[in-house]
Amino acid sequence: MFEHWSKSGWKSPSWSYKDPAAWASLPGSFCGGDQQSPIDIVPKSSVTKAYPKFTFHNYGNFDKMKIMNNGHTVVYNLAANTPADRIPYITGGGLNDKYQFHSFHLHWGSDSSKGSEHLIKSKSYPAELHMVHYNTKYGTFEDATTHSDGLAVLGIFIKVGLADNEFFQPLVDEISNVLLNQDETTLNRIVSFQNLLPQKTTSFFRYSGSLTTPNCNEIVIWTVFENPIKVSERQLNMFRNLNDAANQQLVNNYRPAQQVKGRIIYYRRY
Ligand code: SG4
Ligand code: ZN
Repeated sequence: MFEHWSKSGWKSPSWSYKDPAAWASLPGSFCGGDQQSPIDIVPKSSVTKAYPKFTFHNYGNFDKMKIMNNGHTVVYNLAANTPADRIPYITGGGLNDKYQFHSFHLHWGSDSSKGSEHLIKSKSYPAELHMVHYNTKYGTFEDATTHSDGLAVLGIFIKVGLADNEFFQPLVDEISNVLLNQDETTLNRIVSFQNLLPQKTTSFFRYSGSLTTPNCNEIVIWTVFENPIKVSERQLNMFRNLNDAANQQLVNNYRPAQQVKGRIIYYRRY
């Protein structure tokens, strides 16, 4: 990503959520393309399809992760010493290949009336968790990002409930150590991948789209689970304390819905 230093010394980003319409004019950008994400999902305009179920492999407990504020969100990575045979991956769900876990991150609003990237019938959720996986047939994440079936991202809607979500709390615990752009730390908490998924993963929407940040490469097979997970307002507020790349409050880091442009949105409705 292009970044430069302003006169005041702050590293100012080449893009921000203040003006997503401008992303299409960035050098090397695909943000003005015909298969962009996110979208507003209209279940009754979607096409029901009998996909097989997903299988989530190694979606167990990790006692260490790396967490980083990249100025646009917080990114969670596996610890560098994670043994190869323990790395999570997904198969099934209508994916033709094995997709290995790369990282996850979130998008959220300044208040809970907005925040998700995908919409259902024009309705926002307060936040959306993205589990990013890459197609292992391309060898590396970088190589995968040059192919239209390179990434499989799982989108998980987050709604607000009264109780803290104990499985989400580990993601919140170290937030105060990455308040500023480029801050990173080790998360010494047990993170259960399985328990970040909605209880029911059999109902989901599927379509071909893009990364939701520049350069908006059209390389993502999107899965958006119909059922949300629940976290408390208090837990979401922790994310709202972060600062972004311009040293402003990091909130509303969602891209507005993009045009569907003739794409078919499939729906596994079980
Ligand atoms: C966020 O900016 C993440 O920080 C990026 O993660 C991510 O890019 C980007 O969003 C786009 O991902 O699922 N929203 S999205 O389409 O995961 C990738 C990192 O830079 C490639 C690690
Ligand atoms: Zn995302």
